[in-house]
Amino acid sequence: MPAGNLWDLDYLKMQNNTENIVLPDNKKGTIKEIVQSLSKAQKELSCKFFYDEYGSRLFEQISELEEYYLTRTEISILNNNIKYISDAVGEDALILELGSGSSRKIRILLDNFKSVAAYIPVDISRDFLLKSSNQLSEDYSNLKIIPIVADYTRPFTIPELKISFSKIVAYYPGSTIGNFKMEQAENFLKNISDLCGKNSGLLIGIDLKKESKILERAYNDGKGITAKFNLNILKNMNSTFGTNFEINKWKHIAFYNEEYGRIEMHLQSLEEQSVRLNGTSISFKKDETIHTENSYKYSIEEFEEMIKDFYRLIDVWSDSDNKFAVCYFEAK
Ligand code: AVI
Repeated sequence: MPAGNLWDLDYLKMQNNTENIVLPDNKKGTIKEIVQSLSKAQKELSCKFFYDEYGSRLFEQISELEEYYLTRTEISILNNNIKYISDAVGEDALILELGSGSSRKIRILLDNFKSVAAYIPVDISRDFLLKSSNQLSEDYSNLKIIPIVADYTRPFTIPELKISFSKIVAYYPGSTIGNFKMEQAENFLKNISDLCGKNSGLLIGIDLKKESKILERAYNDGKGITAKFNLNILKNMNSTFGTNFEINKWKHIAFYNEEYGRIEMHLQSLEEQSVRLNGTSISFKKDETIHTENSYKYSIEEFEEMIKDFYRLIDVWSDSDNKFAVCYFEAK
């Protein structure tokens, strides 16, 4: 049962609102998409396949690693600058968190903002979303919480709300924007600015460009958790799509691609082998790789330039080493 401040009406709406609920992907269509990705000259798999339940748990572990500075740096930026962030966002905003996951960082905002009209967490994982929304509603009994189950990278709608608010502020922490190719990132943020309207805000976490040594360390940790996370994509392929990847025949690789300004993660085939997928056999040469993830790193100027047609930069907060930035933009 939802707690009292999880809006019952909206909760019910969420259950029935097929517009927003993402039905499990059409498996056949997805298999076709995977065959196409694995037939390219540079074979690839979408990073969305990392996040089954085990993969999500591995990502939580990554965020605690000493080498993976991103999460703790972003949290300390939020803690150190929360008064200014609160002033920039203003009172009575409706906060729309994209890919809310465990809703951890939002607590820093909720604990410090003078007033929030409502909180709308959007996440693809219904169980995860309901669990964290229920937990949040117990801890913040006066907060209106309107969870939306949706793949936020595709068009979705915000239910009509009978509450007054000053503006909608999209919250997108974690530098997850870096996992989109630049053109996709631009399109995605344009869609978000259209969805949230003219007067809206965007509070976003961005991993900044830096020495490649620091970046490569963050994606090649000593405990091998990132390697497990990367290899788990093959396990997920086997259990969800019936492939027969032999996990021990693959190796995790992550490096900084200076030309594109991104960390690339790949899985490298340790020998010549072939894998079955829906009646098709896909062969791999020894040392050939499957590209599994991009993680773009930006300078503030590059990021500002990318979205300048629809967002204006209002303020930036960073750490003393300029590793990470939390930026506040207003829709144009
Ligand atoms: C979710 N995303 C921001 C992470 C990143 O850093 O690009 C995913 C990740 N991949 C390897 N480690 C963490």
